[in-house]
Amino acid sequence: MRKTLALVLFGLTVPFAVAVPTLPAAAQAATRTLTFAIENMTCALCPITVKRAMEGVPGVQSVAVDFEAKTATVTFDPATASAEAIAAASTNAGYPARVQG
Ligand SMILES: [Cu+2]
Repeated sequence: MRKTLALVLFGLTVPFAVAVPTLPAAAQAATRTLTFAIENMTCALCPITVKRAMEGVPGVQSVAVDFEAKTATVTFDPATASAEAIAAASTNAGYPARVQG
């Protein structure tokens, strides 16, 4: 009887052990996406500079710059990066950025 119970418990435990690797999915859900208004983008190369500057901030996962709209949409880990640090990186590269209201 005890052996059966142990087997049942083992059988119940395995799915939980297998489920553990899904934890990074929860971490991904903790990302934050913000759109920044970018100044001084005057030619088609400017967005590349803005993108590289923002991607250089630790914790930034993706940057999509819209040259026409003069915006950059940034996805980042809020535990590592901050809106201030991302805006500062662009500003320091010559393209003042602020979170779009
Ligand atoms: Cu340019």
